[in-house]
Amino acid sequence: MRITIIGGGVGCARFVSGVREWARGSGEEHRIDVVVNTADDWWVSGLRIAPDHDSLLYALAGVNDADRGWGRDGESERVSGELASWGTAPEWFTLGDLDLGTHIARTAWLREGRTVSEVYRRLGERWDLGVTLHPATDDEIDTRVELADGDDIHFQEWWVRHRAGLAATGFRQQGIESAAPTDGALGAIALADVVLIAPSNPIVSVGPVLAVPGMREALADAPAPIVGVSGIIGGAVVRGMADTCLSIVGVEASAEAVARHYGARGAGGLLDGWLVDETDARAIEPLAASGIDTRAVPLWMRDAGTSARLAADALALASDVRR
Ligand code: FO1
Repeated sequence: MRITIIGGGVGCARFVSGVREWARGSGEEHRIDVVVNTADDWWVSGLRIAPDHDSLLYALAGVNDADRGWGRDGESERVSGELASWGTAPEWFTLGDLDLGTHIARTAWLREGRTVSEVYRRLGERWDLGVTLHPATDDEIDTRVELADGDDIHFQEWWVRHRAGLAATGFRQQGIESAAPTDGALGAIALADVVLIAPSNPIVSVGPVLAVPGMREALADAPAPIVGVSGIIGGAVVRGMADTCLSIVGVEASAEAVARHYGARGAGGLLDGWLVDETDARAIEPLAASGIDTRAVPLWMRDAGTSARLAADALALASDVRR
C-alpha cells in the first residue's frame, strides 16, 4: 500500500513514525511518502533553516532531541554562541553545532543550484528513514505574520522570539502565488492508496502545503481517500501554539472546528474522514452530517506503540470511507 502523509513538524514526525512502525509490523511491503511544509523555513547567518523538515528527518533517523522536538540529540552550542556574538544570528534562536552541520550542507547544495527536493534526497539518504520526504514546493514560501500594528515579521521570529505573543491579524506565505508543487509531492498524492493529514498545526504547517497553487486540485483529484487526524484534543492543542494560530484566523480550537476548516471533500473541501479523540466523540454526529466520516479513538501518541495504533486507526477509517 502507498501511504502519503501531509504535514510537518513535531506532531507530524510522531505520526509518521507511528505509520512506519505500523508498516514494519504489518508483515507486508508499504511505501510511505510525506509532503512536507517548507513555509517554516528561513535564512539565518546565510544558512537555510528548515524546521518542519528537520524535525521529521531527525526523528525518523532516531537522532532527534525528543524533549525539545527539534534539533539533534546530544547537542552542543559553541558555534551558536559565536554567531550571537558576531550578531549574525538572533540569540533567541538556538542552533546546535550538529544541527548547523545540516544547515551548512543544505545551504552548500542550494548554492550549487540543487533544488530543495534534491537537498531532501541527499539529507535523507544518510540514514535508512523508511520514508520518502518531499517538499511541498521547491520555491521559497516563508510564512510572514501580519501584526496588528501593520508590520509583518517572519513566522519564526513571531513563534520563537515572541512565543506567538504579538497581536496578529493573519498569516501569508510570501511568494505563494508563483510557487509550484514539486513532482515528488504531486506523484505521492496521485499514486497514493491513502492520503493522511497529520495532526500538525492546521494554519502554519498543513495550511501552507494546501496553499501551493495546484495542491488542492491534486488532492481533490486523487483517487485515494483522505483522512485527517485532529491535533486538538478536548479543546486544547497537544503541543505548540496552534490554538493561537487558529484564533487569529477565526477558527475555534476544537477538533470539530478544525475539520470544518479543512472542509468535507464532497463539498469541495479536503476530508473524507477525520479522527478525533474519545473526549471529542460529540463531534462525530455533526461532522458526519456535513459529509466528514468521523471516528473517536485514543489520539495521544505517547510512544511507538500508541503511535502505531493511531496509524492503524487512521488507515482503518480510510478503508471504510473508501467503501
Ligand atoms: N524553537 C524554539 O522554540 N526555540 C529555538 O531556539 C528553536 C531553534 C530551532 C533551530 C532549528 C530548527 O529546525 C528549529 C528550531 N526551533 C526552535 C523550532 C522551530 O521554531 C519550529 O519551526 C517551531 O517549533 C514550529 O514548528
